Amino acid sequence: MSLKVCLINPPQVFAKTQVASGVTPPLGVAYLAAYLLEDGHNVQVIDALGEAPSVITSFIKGSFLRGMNFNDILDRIEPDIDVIGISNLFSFAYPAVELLSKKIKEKFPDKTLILGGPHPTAMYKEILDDVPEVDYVSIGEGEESLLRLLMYIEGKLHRAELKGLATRNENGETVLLESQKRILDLEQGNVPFPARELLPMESYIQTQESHGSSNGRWTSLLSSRGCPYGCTFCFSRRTRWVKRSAKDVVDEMEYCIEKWGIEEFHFEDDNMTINIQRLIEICDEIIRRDLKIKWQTPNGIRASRTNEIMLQKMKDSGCEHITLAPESGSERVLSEIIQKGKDFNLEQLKECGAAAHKIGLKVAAYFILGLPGETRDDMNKTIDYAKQLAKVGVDEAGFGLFIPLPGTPLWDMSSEYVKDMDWIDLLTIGDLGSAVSFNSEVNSDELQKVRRKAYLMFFIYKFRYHPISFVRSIWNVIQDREETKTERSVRQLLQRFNIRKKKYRGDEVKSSVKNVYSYDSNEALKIIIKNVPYYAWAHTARKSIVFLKQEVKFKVGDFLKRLKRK
Ligand code: B12
Ligand code: SF4
Repeated sequence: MSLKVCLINPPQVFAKTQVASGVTPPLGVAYLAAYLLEDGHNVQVIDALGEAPSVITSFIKGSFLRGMNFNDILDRIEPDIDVIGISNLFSFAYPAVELLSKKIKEKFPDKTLILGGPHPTAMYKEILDDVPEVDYVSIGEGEESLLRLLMYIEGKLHRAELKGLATRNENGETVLLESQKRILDLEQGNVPFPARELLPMESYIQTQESHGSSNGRWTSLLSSRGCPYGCTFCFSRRTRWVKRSAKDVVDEMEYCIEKWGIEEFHFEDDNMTINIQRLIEICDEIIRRDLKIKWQTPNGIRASRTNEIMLQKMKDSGCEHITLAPESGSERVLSEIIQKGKDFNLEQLKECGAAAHKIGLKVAAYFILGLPGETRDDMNKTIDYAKQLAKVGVDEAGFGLFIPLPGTPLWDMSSEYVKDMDWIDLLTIGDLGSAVSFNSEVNSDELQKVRRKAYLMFFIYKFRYHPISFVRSIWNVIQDREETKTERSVRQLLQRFNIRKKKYRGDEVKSSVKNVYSYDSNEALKIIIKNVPYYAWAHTARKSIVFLKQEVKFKVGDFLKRLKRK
């Protein structure tokens, strides 16, 4: 007997001026689906975001939902389903997941409902205590735990044999069952490639809102899971690093090239370069198979786990962009608050950024502002350090505001703020338009000013020391190209507000895609403007850009004509 499981990637929750929200394939859901299919189960995936990235509805506290609406999701769940699972990566998205859970249970009271992902993993107790609609929470990696749950439902296992789950006992109390061991063999023979076949891949490719910058047919993938370091703000901390072999990773790349014509790969590993030798092997394998692809590491690599030989190999095998994560320019913050690790230092990251720049890689550096215990002086050090990075050739910087993530030490340190946490408030992390301070010295308004100053100083320094690259960035945005994440974010924002028309990539879908996907619809803009009148600025910005583009075209055309005449 096999069971029928429905896995749901919920709609995305985003804020007014959210950057880096990304429309990227839910790899976790795809891994779970592949694992269950391999075991003979029947799997339905409802990818609410991927299937309808053009549908935007307003949600709570001025936020928005992007993707299929709840009724459409409910209509799609097949009536003979046995188990329904919802994936919940982000804490700020939990309110939408909770609401969806309630609606699902209302319509399907007899079905087993399970949540999984980083947020439920950390908050399983609160969820099971407060939301009777949820039957199980999967803790950590879900493949084995979910499979065992299905075996239990089929009557093949006793309840005592369930692992990696939290549920309720016969008295209705929340209980955490025996933990599930991490999967140590991630090779295809043991963990099949994520079932991208069940995802709306063309929609992801065409939406073109990847994590890294992208100019072609792209997808994300993972060459490893986990990270042994202990950064106190990070949910992935102190999880054993489990790698896949170079062959297995490049096999998956080749499969994606053949099946979806993928040209660009974005590695979402927590820490892809922990083993330098393995990374070089991946590069060698790409070169040996002569794959004409581009790739990048948008989720970040650790500067202390790089060297020039490796960076050169990366470049030779098609890597275009790396992301580094200094987090702070203050050594005190790095050692005392973040506990970044003894093998890390700012000088070395600067050297890595400079070396990568020399080799021809685009480099991003990511910082966090407003950590608990961080002082104004520390924040100024971050700004100074960012200026130094701009000087040595780092192409872009991101200044995220600290938010406490449940399950991390800094969540515990922020206890005075998080007592009655409204999860939606955590959206502030990527929302350029608002700030919430979890720092006792610097309030929200001031923090917003610090962030603006940080961006301004970085760009001034970039313009001063690398004016050509600065101007090139502006030109790229005008030309609808992107080489950096900043250019991507600006393009995304402009597209989101219909200031730029979206261009579709890939020949075979050019004629039909508009019917399938029309994110730049006036409808989306209308909803946003209706809810947030503030977006009227978008019209002004749009006019300015169109004007600027015409001006530049005219000037260049005029110049060329004069040149010809001469
Ligand atoms: C890729 C990624 C993204 C992608 C989107 C991912 C996607 N659509 O799947 C992008 C680039 C868009 C992104 C953006 C952000 N991200 Co991010 N991201 C990740 C990252 C690096 C990998 C996710 C992944 O693919 N993991 C690998 C798969 C295999 O694991 P998984 O998805 O967790 O699924 C497994 C289990 O969780 C479980 N599971 C998951 N779902 C379900 C469902 C069921 C039913 C069951 C049984 C089990 C189960 O089983 C799966 C297989 O083992 C994680 C870190 C991490 N290691 O998870 C951070 C992470 C999820 N991101 C995080 C954050 C904070 C952000 C940002 C806010 C960052 C920022 N500064 O702006 C933004 C917000 C985006 C937005 N507005 O929506 C945090 C979230 C923590 C939290 N509690 O909120 C994480 C955990 C990073 C961290 N280390 O702290 N991110
Ligand atoms: S921030 Fe990066 S290095 Fe630090 S624990 Fe998280 S994944 Fe590891």
